[in-house]
Amino acid sequence: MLFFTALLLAAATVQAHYTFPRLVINGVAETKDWTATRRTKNADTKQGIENPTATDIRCYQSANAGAISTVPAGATINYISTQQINHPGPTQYYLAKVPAGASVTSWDGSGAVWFKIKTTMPTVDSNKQMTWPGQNEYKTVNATIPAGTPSGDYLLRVEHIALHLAMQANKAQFYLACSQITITGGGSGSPAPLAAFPGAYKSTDPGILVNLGSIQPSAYQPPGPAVWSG
Ligand SMILES: [Cu+2]
Repeated sequence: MLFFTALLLAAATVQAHYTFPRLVINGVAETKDWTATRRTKNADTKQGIENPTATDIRCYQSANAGAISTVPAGATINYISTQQINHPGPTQYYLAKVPAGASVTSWDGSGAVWFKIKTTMPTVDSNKQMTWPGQNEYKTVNATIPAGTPSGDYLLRVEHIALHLAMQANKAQFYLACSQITITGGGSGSPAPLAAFPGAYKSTDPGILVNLGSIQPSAYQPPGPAVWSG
């Protein structure tokens, strides 16, 4: 099936890249960019990452953040996007618990510590076009911090993977950021499976090297571990 080939071609010519500088918690956005969210290397250029095995795939950060945001377990979160998220592709969220003895304001998030709490799948609209949750919005899709997530300090990682050029190797574009958060009122869950960044993704993963024009929406395979929903 050939979905939305014309749309793909149109989107490929648009230079619309984006960053996620403000975390939104239960509908309330941070009042300034890069407050509890670590400033990313593309804060000015807005360029995505094309190599999913580079260290930058973890947080793409140029600096740690000064603040820590409090997020109740069960809260709804999303991010403000600096530009319209016009490219097709999934949005995913991950959490990593800060190890004992480390600080959320300086920990680098290395190791097999990340668990996924949200992914998105495409659907077909009334015009038989493949569409993605959150596509063309100026904010990322909502996710819920699982109620069973243990209380404590975490890095929260948001990512949108732009797949409009992903039929070529190393042409998927990763837009992401990490926020420093404290989860309160959490549960006693055991988040799993855990993955490392880099490590969770390969350039040849079927959700990264993919021609969206030649797959059924339901056949898309988001990269990375399964979602832990608490
Ligand atoms: Cu773009």
